[in-house]
Parts: sequence; C-alpha cells; structure tokens
Amino acid sequence: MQPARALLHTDAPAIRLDGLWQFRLHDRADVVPSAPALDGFSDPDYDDADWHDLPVPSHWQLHGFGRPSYTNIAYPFPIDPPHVPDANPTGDYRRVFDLPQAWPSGRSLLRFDGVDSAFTVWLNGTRLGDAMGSRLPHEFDATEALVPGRNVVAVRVQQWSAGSYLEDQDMWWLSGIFRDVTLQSRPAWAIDDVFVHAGYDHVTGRGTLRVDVEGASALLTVAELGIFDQPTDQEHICDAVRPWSAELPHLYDAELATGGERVRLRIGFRTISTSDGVLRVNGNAITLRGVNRHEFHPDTGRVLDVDTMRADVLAMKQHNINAVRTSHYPPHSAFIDMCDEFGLWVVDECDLETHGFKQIGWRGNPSDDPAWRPAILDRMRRTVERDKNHPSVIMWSLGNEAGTGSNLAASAEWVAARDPSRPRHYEGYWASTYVDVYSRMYPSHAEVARIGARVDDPLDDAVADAHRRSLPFVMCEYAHAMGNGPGGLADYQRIIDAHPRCAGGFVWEWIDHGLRQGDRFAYGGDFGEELHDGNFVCDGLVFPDRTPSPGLLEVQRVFAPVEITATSGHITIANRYDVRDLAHLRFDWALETADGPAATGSLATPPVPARAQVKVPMPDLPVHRDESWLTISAALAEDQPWAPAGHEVAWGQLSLPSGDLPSGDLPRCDRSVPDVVRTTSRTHRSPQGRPMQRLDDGIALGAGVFDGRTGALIRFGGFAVDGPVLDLWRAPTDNDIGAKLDVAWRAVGLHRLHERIVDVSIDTDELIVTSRIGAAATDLGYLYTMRWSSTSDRLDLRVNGDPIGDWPCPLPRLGVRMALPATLGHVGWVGHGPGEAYVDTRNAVRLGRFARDVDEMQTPYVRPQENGNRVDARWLSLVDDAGAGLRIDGDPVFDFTVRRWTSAALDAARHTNDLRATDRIYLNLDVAQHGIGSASCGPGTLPGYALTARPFELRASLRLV
Ligand code: IPT
Repeated sequence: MQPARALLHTDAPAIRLDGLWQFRLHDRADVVPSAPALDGFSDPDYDDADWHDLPVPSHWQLHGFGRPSYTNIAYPFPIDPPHVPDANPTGDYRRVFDLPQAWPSGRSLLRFDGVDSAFTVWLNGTRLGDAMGSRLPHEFDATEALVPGRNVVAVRVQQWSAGSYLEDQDMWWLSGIFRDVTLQSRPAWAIDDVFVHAGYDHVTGRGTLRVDVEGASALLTVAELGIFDQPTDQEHICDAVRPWSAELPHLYDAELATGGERVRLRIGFRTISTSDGVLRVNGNAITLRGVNRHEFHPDTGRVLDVDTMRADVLAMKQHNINAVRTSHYPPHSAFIDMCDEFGLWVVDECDLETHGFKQIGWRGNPSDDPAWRPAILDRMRRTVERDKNHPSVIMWSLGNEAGTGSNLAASAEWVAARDPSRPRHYEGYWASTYVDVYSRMYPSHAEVARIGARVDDPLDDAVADAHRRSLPFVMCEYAHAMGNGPGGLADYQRIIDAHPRCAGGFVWEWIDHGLRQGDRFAYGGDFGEELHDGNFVCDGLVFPDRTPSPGLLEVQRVFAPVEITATSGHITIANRYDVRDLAHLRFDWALETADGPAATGSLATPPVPARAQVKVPMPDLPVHRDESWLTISAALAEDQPWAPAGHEVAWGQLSLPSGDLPSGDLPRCDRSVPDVVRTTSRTHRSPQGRPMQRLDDGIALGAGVFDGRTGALIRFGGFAVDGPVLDLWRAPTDNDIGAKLDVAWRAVGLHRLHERIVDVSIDTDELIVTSRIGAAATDLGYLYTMRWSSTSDRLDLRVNGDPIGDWPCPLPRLGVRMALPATLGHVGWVGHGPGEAYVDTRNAVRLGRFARDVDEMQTPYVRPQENGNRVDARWLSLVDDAGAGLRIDGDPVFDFTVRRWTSAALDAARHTNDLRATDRIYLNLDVAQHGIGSASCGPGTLPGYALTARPFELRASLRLV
C-alpha cells in the first residue's frame, strides 16, 4: 500500500480500467482477504468464461447481485467489532488489459478511488495488497507484477468488514468497485506529492505562494503571475493577486515540470481565519448558505459521472447555495475540482461514522478505542492528503456522528500539524476543545439566537467554555428537507444574518436517495430488508431524478444574495454577498395587475459593495383602480460560468392595494408572516339577493342547486358538485409525523369525521345550513354555519365556525372541501405562486396570475403526503378543455389545493404510483393550514405558524365562466 498523497493531474501515461469486468458473487466470505485465492481466480490463466459481466464503476446490488438495504443509524449486523457475520457477500472481479508497448519504464501504481468496503488486489496472480476505507483512494505498487502485453487484474471485495464499523452513514448499503480504477505510470523523475500553500493578505493584496513537492525536483510555472521555471519549496510573494472566493473563484493555472512528467495545478489564493468568533476568508466575514451533499444517483447509487456532478454544482450555484459539506465522506475528486472552478465553499468530511454504537450507549465506540486509532488516522490522512490542494476546501471535518473519544482528538491533532491553514470541524463533541468552529446539528431557532448572541449555557469547564465561546458557530445540518419542507428556513436566516458569530450552515440535504424501481422511487423496506428506516433516506432538496422540489426554491429565495425591499417611496437593495459587488446584475421592474403587465422599466443602481445597501427612488408608477403589484428582479447582466445572462438571482415584490399608491411606508409583501386566520371582508351580500326556487330535486339559488333536505350544494350550472363541507384533515407530512402530530390528529379522529346537520333554514334569499362535525369517541368538534345567497351571476358563501371543546393539538387545516367534475382540470388563479407554499415555506412564491393543469399542481414527494397548497388566492378558476367551468373569488383570499384523489387516498399511498386519478377533482379552500416545520429531524413548527382550533370565517363567491 502506497502512502496517501494528493490526486495529481499529470501527463504521465495512465490506463483507465473502467468498463466491463468479469464478476461473480459469493454469499459468504469463507476466506479472509489474506488467505490464498479461493480457487485460483487471481491466476491470469483462470477460466472465467461462466462469470457475469459487471460494469466498473458500479454497485453489484444495482445489477441484480444481492439487494440494496437502507438503515440510518442501526448497523445491519450484530455489533461484534471488528467481526462481521459469516453471511458476507463477496464479489470477485477480473479484468484483462493490454499494456501498450510505449508504457514507460519506471514504477506503475494501480489506483482505486473507491471500493466498498474491503478489498484485495492481485495483478497477474501476485497479491498487491488489501485496503479498507470505501470513499478514499488506495494505491498499490504494480511495478513488479506488471508484464508487457496481456495483464490480468483480480479483485476480491467484501460487503462487510471491520471498516463497515467506521462507515455507518445514513444511506444505502451498496458495495463494489464504485469509483475509477487507474493504472498510472510513475516515470523516472516522477512527482510523488504536491502541497500548494497559497495565502492572501487582504490588507496588502499580496499573495504568498509556496509549492512543496516530494519526489523529483520540479520547476514551477505560473504564467499569469510571471513565475517561469522557478524552483519549488520556496516562497513567492506576488503583488496584487486576485484572491479565490466562492463568489469570485479566480484560479491561476500552474504547472510543475520535471524531466519525467508535467503536473497541472489550479491555484487559488485565500487565507481562512476564525478569530473573534467570526469565520473569515481573505478578511471578509463569510456566511455559509450551504447544503449537505451525498453522492447519489437513482440508477447508479454512489456512482456519479462528471455530468451529474456538474449538474449538482450548477444547480447549487443557480439556487444561491454557496457551500457544500461533503456528507459524510470525500466525494469523487472531480466534484471538488468543480467547486474550485465554479466557486463553492467546501467542508470536506472524513469517511468516518460510528453512529450505530449510540444504540448501545456508545459502548466500545471505535472513536475511543486505541485499537482503532491507526484506522481512524488513516482515513483522516487519506482525506487531507488527497484534497489538500483545493482552494474551495476551507475546513476539514473529522467525520460525522462518531461520538467522542481520544482517536478523534488524535485525528484533530494530526490535521492541525499537517495543515494549520484550515479550521477543523466536528459536530459530535460539543465541548469543542480540539476543533476550530463550534458546530451543531438541528438546533432550535431560539438556541441559535442564544449562541449567536453569545449567551448560550456555559460548559462546566471554564477553559473549554472560553475556547468554545471564541469560535464561530456553524450548523453542519439544519432545516431537514424530508418530504414537504423544510419550514422555518427564513427564520433561521434572519437569526444568522443578525449575528456575526453565526457563520451559517448546511441544509440537510441535497438529494432524495430514492432508487428507481419501475415507475416509482424505492426507499427503505422496498427490498425486503430485515431492518430498515423507511423513507428517512428521502430528505433532499431535489427529488431522486434531480428535479427541484419546492424546498429548493425556498432555499433559493432565502439564500438570495440580494434583498430587495421597498419603504417610503424608495426601493432598498441590500447586497448580501460577502465579497462581490452587484455590478454583474441588472435590476428590472414590472408592474402587473390581474389583467397582465401594466408597465415595466429598469432601475439604475449605484455601485453596492459587499454587505452594503443602497436606496433608489421608486419609479413613477401608473395608478390602478384594481390591485396591482410591483416586482423588482435582479438578474445576471451577462453570462456567468454557472448560469446564462438573464438568470434571476433575487427578486422583491410590493403589493399595491387597489385605489391609489399608498403614501408613507409601503408594506413588504415578501418574507412577511400573514395572519393565518383572515376575517376581514371587503364585500357584503347585497340586500337585493336573488330569490330561492323550489325544484323537483332540490332548491335553486342563482346557478346553484341544493339538496332540499341536507342543504348541500349538488350542482352548479351544469356541473355536478359535492360539498362544500368543513374539513380539517391533511395527509400527514414527514414533518408532521416527526412532530408526532399524525398520532395526535388520528387520536382525535380528524381523518374520520362524522357530520350531523343541525339545522337547514331557507329564507327567501338565503339558505342557512348549520352542521356539527366530530369524530367517534370524542366530544371535540366544530359547529359551523354556511350561508348561501346569490346576487346577479354570483353564488355567495359565508362559512362561520367555532370549535367545540378543548382541542389538545393544532389542526392540520381549517377550511372546506368539495368535489367537482374531472373535466375541470385547467386551473387559473391570482394569488401567490406558481409553486406550493405554506405559512412557513412561502418565500419562493410571488403574487401573480398563474395557470396550471391539476396534474402539474401535485408535488411528487417520494412518500406521498400533503402537498400543492397555493396561498393567498384572490380568485381561482377551474375550467374544462372548452374553457367552461367555474370561478371562485375569495373575500379577501383563501388557500387552496386541487387533486384528482382525496386526502384519504393521499394519506394511504406509500409510493407515488399508488395514487390513481378518480373521476372527480377534489378542491380544498382553506383559511389556513398548520405550518410545516422541520420536525422530521429537528424543531417543529414555530408557534407563530401553528394553527390552533379557533373560530373562523371563510367567504367566497362562485360564478360560471
Ligand atoms: C443526522 C446525520 O448526521 C445525518 O447523516 C442524517 O442522518 C440526519 O441526521 C437525518 O437525516 S444525525 C441525527 C441523529 C440528528
């Protein structure tokens, strides 16, 4: 086994050994890796004709050998370290390759960039060695075993090993050679290792460059800096360099040359500091608006091609994400190359997690057992050595959820000695004595505010407390994006922005790890696992196929680098970048009404330095009698490497009430928290209502026909209608379940309400129906009255309700549901949109006029749950292909959802393909929904977003269109 070193881009010859290999799988590891080959399979002449083809890189479970399995914390084998069960799937691989005649003399290394979990390598029957550390590179000296012409490499991989105890990350257990395999020539005069030290002095603007080289002596060229063929290991002071940052990622191309090879480097100058509890790069305080990224693809597991990696980087940049924590292992190194190039701050995490020991009170945790120290240090060393030359890497993370212990301290000590230029991160040790940032996961908003204000509870040990208080604060995980959510993200951001100590954090997590299975995505349990953690593996901001979820759009808005607000006749533009000004953006405005655009223009903005703000005068706006709204958009003025010109980076909006432009302070309509129960009304029933008529099959009022006995609306114009009836149920979200709200809701029977009509009274021009709903075995309920009347072409509805009893829990929703013909599938509305929103996830939606089909208004959460709510609709229309249907106006507004299935069917579905369109469209009109929160892992809905049982009024009027 070769010592750990940097992964170098060299011109020395190399042969990529990916492609089809011969493969067979044993269900047991009857031999230990060091034993002689099972049946001589490593012999070059071994006959493997009856073996299978398997691509490398890949996971064998995704090619029909064994099955994937998912556990979060639990080890899927007895905790019996370092042993694993006898039933240990073991894969044998063989691959023939030809060594080109021109292959240089000198040494050759065989490199494996990722093999899960333990493996032994033979070349032409000679055992080269074995290794553990699945997401880390391992190199073997192949020089002696390599022969001219035909060569045969054989590898035995075991699914479980001692290493598995250190690799208990929350993800699928997937095995095999899942990253590149390369035969690399190391010619005479080879460069063995390189360590680039490129600091930046923000006071003088000078860069300091020293490139340490091991191996042959090399000459350094950085043409852009006027450095040509200079000896290494010496310091170059470079006046006026352009520093590297995630916002302006300037890289200098450099080359190291020896008589034997040329190594290409990309150098970024930057200096990181953590003094005064503020995380700074190049003197600028930085805020991490980050995500945790696992490597995942729904078809290939942790095998990612460069296009997929690039898609992740570009999508992150386009959604205003500026940082990545490589949870919970070093990713494919090409990903970090792209972070250097496009600009993302990276926290590079060691491949270490021993979470399953928590289940046994951390008894025997490898983190604190000297026998495991070499293995743990080896992992840290391989992480740092491989990635040490990346400017984007600004922190080393010792691992994740590995408890506490002396081996972590030793690891931290090794990092400090090897690379003092980068802070060390580890979350699992709150005392934080051997790390350089104080990190926590899933703290409540209140706790973040206390830590930010430095009034958090002290540690018992005064020295440790003083040290921790001197550190910047990072949330390595927060805002758990499982299913519908995360809620409360903007509330975190406000706290982060208010406290310099808060260096930001990393949303959990980037992608849902749903494995494609026919027309659905599979999660834990779908492969018949003995133990599993269900859909906890689907908690990302993008769906498994990488389409953005509403959560990603929320992130995009909350993380926006520009905040646009309007007050007192001015528009305020706040630059939230830490480094760059706003010269790359153009600001355009548009005034709109429900009828469409009314006026547009551009805002001339003076220069706005990082973290500064300017006020620009409000443009001259035409006055409208009806409601209008002004949208100011900040978009890229020119192409950037990560998005084309015109890409919208930020926006702000101002609602201008009908009548006149307001004088004095203008309300901000973005990021505000509406009062969840709206009782204000701007229209009243006309005294000259249309009279009621008795028909054979009911009562007619305007275009509505009601059941004569129950008073229920059964027809509107030519459309068969059911309802409306009061409805409180929603299909529990993952966050509802995390908060145990589903249990509370089912306990009071919200999913099985019964109705009793208390009274139906028919006036000359008003139908009044009073009902009570409640569930079996409880006296809790709601008493509500629907008043129907009709003026001109409208059927007006006023619903008033009062809770009965002392409700022990918040309500999922408060509103009415009705069913409509399936043909009314085209939806239009004026309100917030176009996407779904809830009271604590409504930053990405803007006021506008929108049109979507019902089918497009469903959010395909991998495990079906409440979704698709639209907030603050002024009106809503549902029409058929011919444009005929109905329109419902709110008074003033309502929230709504439309679906082709009931909430009960949504609740019962386990996968998206369980949902089947019925012959009805179910419409919910709500005064409010309970907030979303983030309790699937973390705090629940903040009190201000809770929906408690309370009196309400909902006003709407229907008409035919
Ligand atoms: C935290 C883990 O670090 C992460 O891997 C993931 O499992 C996340 O939770 C939940 O999705 S640990 C948890 C016990 C807070």
